[in-house]
Amino acid sequence: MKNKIAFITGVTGQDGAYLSELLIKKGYIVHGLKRRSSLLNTDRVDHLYQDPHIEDRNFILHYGDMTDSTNLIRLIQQIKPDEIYNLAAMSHVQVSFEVPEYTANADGIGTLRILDAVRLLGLEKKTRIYQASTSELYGKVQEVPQSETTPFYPRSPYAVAKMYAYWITVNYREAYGMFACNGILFNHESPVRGETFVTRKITRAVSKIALGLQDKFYLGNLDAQRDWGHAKDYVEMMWMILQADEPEDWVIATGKTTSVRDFVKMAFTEVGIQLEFKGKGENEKAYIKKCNNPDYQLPIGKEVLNIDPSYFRPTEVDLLIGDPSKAKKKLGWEATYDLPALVNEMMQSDIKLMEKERHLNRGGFDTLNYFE
Ligand code: NDP
Ligand code: GDR
Repeated sequence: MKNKIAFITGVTGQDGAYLSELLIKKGYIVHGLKRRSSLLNTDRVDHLYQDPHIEDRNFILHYGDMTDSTNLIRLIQQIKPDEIYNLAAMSHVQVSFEVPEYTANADGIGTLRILDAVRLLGLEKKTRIYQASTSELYGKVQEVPQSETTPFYPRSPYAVAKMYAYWITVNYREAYGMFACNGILFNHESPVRGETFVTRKITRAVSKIALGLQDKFYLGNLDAQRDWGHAKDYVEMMWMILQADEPEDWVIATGKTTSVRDFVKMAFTEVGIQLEFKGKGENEKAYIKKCNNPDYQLPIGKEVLNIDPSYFRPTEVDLLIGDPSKAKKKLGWEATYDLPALVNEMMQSDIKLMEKERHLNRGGFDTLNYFE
């Protein structure tokens, strides 16, 4: 049987890495789109790298950008993929307020570029397309839990760009009979989550504090509630969406929600530390209440968390909780990780990483100053 061919945009991101692993295990040949950058940006997929001189490679990277139509057309023409997973995006909600036009171009029009390339090349009946839609589309709470029929109310340039991408995907499906689907994914995390998303920011900071590498850290809105799952579970569902009998749109979530504050508490619990929160709003602070782990000698009463209002967003999404019942009923998908298991995996990984950093520091390898 011929291997299926997949083209993943955003292959160097969190989901791109997990999806590449999954598809290679399933026997696919995976082509990925990576951006040129002045430093290497392929950390998450380096373990899949194959020397270009090897014949019959099953993991091939191509330079490109979601803002470059001719590049995307040429690559899709060359690859002729059975499946495209459009994961590339400027994916940080807060940053999208700083770079709104670029976000619209990459996340919104970028999706159109992919869909139209497939149409232009006459691949409408061959190539199935997965669009990385998001729970951010729900934005200002209209209904809980949020399902495929909940109205959208986007609250950031990122979400507005993704709303265009959502509807252009639906439109190309209806207009040209393409197998194009939206996965409306709620937040999903992992040990390789980008360091500036709140979960990873927390697990890294807690690990550093526990190991004495950092004093305290700063967050924004602790009241925000998110439905957090594991990226590994969610990429499985991306694949299932493209294997379904009909092209449809799907909510992928755990069905449970947790506040940022509770996530912080859970991360500290992983290293045997209990916190006490005092104050309100911008003045809220967290202190160490108990430390049950002899490995981490932190004084009771130590201040470990402050609020920095610069992390507050001009418009916030207060509460996300998804209803994944359609995915369960029609595709048999269910999250295998619950939040404690996710936090545990992220903390274990970051503790290991920070132990390495501490080891290097102690060995005198803490400053690599090229310019001295
Ligand atoms: P990441 O931010 O980890 O990865 C984004 C990827 O897109 C990276 O490979 C990045 O490249 C690439 N990229 C960004 N801009 C461009 C561009 N202009 N041209 C080409 N590539 C570009 O995101 P995730 O893996 O977490 O998310 C994957 C997708 O799913 C995104 O579209 C995101 O918006 C969406 N999503 C994510 C959710 C989540 O909770 N993780 C939930 C719902 C939707 P580089 O490595 O060079 O930066
Ligand atoms: P989100 O994820 O905006 O939901 O988008 P993020 O982790 O950035 O924020 C979640 C919530 O935490 C609050 N918060 C902070 N967030 C960050 N990043 N840094 C902080 O210091 C901080 N303090 C509090 C935020 O205000 C927010 O309410 C993610 C991305 O992956 C999107 O691409 C994806 O579409 C959605 O999830 C679903």
